[in-house]
This record gives sequence, C-alpha cells and structure tokens, in this order.
Amino acid sequence: MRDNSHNDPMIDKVSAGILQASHLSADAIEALAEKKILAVRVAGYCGVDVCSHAMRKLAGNAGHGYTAEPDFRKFVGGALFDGAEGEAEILENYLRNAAKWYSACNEVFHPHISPADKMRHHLREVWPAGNHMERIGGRPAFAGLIRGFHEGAEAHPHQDMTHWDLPHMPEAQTLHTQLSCLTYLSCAGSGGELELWASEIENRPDYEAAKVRGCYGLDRERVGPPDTAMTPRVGELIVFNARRIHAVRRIAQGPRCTQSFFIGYRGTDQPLSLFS
Ligand SMILES: O=C(O)CCC(=O)C(=O)O
Ligand SMILES: [Fe+2]
Repeated sequence: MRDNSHNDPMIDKVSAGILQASHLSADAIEALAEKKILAVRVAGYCGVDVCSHAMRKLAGNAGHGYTAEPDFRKFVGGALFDGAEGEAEILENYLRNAAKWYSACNEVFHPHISPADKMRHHLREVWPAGNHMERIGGRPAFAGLIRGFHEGAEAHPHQDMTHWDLPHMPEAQTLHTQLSCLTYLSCAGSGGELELWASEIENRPDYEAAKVRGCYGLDRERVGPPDTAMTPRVGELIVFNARRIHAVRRIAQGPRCTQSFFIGYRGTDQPLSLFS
C-alpha cells in the first residue's frame, strides 16, 4: 500500500474510518493490518436466506458458554483462546476436534458454502501469497466458529492477543497482527452494537492494569468512548483489527449470532492464515 494514503482511491471511500466495500481487497487487508482504517463492511456477504437457513439448523442448540461470559455461547466449534494460559489438554482437544468442527460448520450451511469457506476461496484469489488454515505444530487449526450472544450478554472492551494467550506457541508469536472476520447470521433486535476504538494497549502489564478487577474486560473509564459503534446487519461481513480495543454492547433483544474467525497476518508477502 502506498504511503500517500490520502491519494489512494480505496482510502477515499472511507468515511469515519469505515470502508464500505463490495469485497475484502488486499489493499483493505493491509489498511486494517497497518491500522489506517477501523473496519471494512461488506453488505450482503452472505444471503439473508442462507443466514435464515443456518439459524434454523441451529435451533435448539444450547451451545457452550465462555467461562468469563456464560451468555456468550459457542454453538459449533471451539476457540484457540480456550487453550490460553498453557492448558495443554484444552489445546490438544481443540486440535483433535478441528476437522470435526469444520465439517459440523459446513453442515449448518449445507447446501450453501459457509462464509468462512467463501472467504478462504476469495483470499486465495486476492492475496498474492494466498492463505491457509493456520497450522499448530503442523496440525490444522479450526476456523469458522459459530457463536452467539443471548439476551443480556455483552463483550466487554478487549483486544484479541493470541500471542499473549499462547506464549509457548511459535505460530502465535510470528503473527504480526490478527483481523477479526465476522459474518452476522442474526442480529440483535436491540443492543449488540460493535464498538471499535482506534487505540490499543501495546504491552501486557499496561493491559492487565487497565482491566476491571476479576474480569477479562478493560475498564471503560480508562479506555474512554469508542471511536465508532456499528449496528451489524444480517448477512453483513465486518472485518477489523482485533488487536485494537473492541466490544459488543449488551444485547437487549437476541439472539445475535455470527460465524467468526481470525485472519492471521504476517506481512505483505506472507500467506494469510485462518483460525478461530
Ligand atoms: O461479535 C462481534 O461483533 C465481535 C466479537 C469479538 O470480540 C471479535 O470478533 O473479536
Ligand atoms: Fe474480540
């Protein structure tokens, strides 16, 4: 990406740091990684009919709550984050289940392509070095977690820092940054806005000091107001840099459901990697 971003036609279409686009371009990925823009929004990335189809398939799935946020529930798949703080058994369970979860996600969207798989095909075409499912010790990660917030749930301000969560994983340490990639399958009738901050806390001691005691989230008093709050739409794709502060406002009327994964970024000439 050129340095003179004010002359860049892609950047010119950005309003308040948000790029509305018809697809996720290589330039947009770089702009997100370099923190030149806050987010990319692609309306209608997944058909509304496909979203409804997936939501019907998920009916009756109670999911598994995150320990820190029990009403934030994983319906299909798991997250590397679960293996944070060196729990080898949890990580082994994640890797052992990755292929099974991948099939289960595809089954939710069948006979349509899942948003995660659609993105893998897309990135193969637009990113010069291509992409792959992240490999951990040579074993494939899982990408495409289907999760949702029930009424009353929220995500407190946080940054997703896989390299801090998994300090012994060499693959996590080589990430330059990670982009959150979300496709909204159902949206909150009220609440559930995605809040983004342009700021980030770069070192771990400062991050720990800014947390609310006993909670994974950052103290809102300390982080100040967000730079933007977006109301996602059904079928929309939103991508943002997950190492910047972000949050999801309390869902007043749910459920709010997404297929989500990270795009791992290691530089312009390196393949992108996907993982949840
Ligand atoms: O569900 C969302 O809108 C964002 C959740 C989140 O924290 C993330 O994707 O990193
Ligand atoms: Fe996050």
